[in-house]
Amino acid sequence: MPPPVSPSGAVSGQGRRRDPEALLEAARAGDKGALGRLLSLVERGGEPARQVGRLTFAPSAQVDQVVGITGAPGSGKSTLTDQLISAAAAGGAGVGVLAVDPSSPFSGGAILGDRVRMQRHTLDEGVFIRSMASRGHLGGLAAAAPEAIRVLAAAGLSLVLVETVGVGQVEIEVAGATDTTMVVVTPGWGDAIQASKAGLLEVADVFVVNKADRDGAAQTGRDLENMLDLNSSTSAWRPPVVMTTATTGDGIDGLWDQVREHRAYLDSTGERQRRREARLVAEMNRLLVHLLERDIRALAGSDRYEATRADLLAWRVDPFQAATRLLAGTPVP
Ligand SMILES: Nc1nc2c(ncn2[C@@H]2O[C@H](COP(=O)(O)OP(=O)(O)O)[C@@H](O)[C@H]2O)c(=O)[nH]1
Ligand SMILES: [Mg+2]
Repeated sequence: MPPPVSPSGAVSGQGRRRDPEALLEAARAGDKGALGRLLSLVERGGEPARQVGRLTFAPSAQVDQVVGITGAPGSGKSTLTDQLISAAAAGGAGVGVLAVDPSSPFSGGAILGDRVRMQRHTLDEGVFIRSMASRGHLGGLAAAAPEAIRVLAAAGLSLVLVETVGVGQVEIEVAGATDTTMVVVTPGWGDAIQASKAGLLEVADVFVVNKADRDGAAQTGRDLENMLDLNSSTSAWRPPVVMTTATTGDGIDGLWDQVREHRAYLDSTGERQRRREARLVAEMNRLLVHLLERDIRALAGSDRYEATRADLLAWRVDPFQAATRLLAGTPVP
């Protein structure tokens, strides 16, 4: 059903509030409610999400820098993010924050805590903070996050901070799909080792030893430097190790400088472009897998599937023949 149209031809009322094009226009004008609704559409998936995806996919609509912030729960990511918003906004950047939580809706508590820690900025002009779960999106959060980042870019924000809630595979995937990945650890051997085990050392562009007000921070910094010495990476960028106390803001300026330094490095080496291209192709490949899985699920129960199954059980075709025969016929009639 077409949206209600006023005599002047403009989409009105309910229609305007749901129409992605009108929402995007409002979001560009600074309407945070409209921006939030666009992100909800992306999260829920389906045709409206596809429409938003097409509208916001443009080479001109790209953020200046996407920064991922990852690390164990409680390491101070949200407190750091709050401080980084201040540092970035002071430089005049419009800032978007996505707090990504694969385990939602069951861990509302963590997200609520994040909201509280970042609420200083929720009413600031040019700052948009949003927590995200995957809900209905094909491909889950790993697929929804890049689309959400494009929505923020299309709305005119120039810096996006992506905080992930834990250190699972999805979180690392999301945090690593950024221009600059920040890995947060806290004093004590355990954390640095955990980060290493979780594969975080490989994705880190900047290390943060947060809670530097606690004992052992300097040692943790040295541990990380030692791990970096052992790393065989041939990259010209050696991840800096920055000490911060997020609760007081100590070290934040230095951290922000390193984040911008990394941005300059990416640009000067062409690495920024390479990363963005690799990300787009990875996004396509991930969706391809999901679409194929969807086709395969649709195949089960079809006449062709049942016939092939019967042939298999009668030993007329082997499992490999059966699978290739079915696959050759996708998509399912
Ligand atoms: N002592 C100390 N506590 C901190 C520091 N940064 C964060 N915290 C506290 O650590 C707890 C977890 O912080 P939070 O930002 O929610 O961590 P997240 O789970 O990684 O997002 C909160 O109670 C913070 O106040 C710090 O630099 N020093
Ligand atoms: Mg947090």
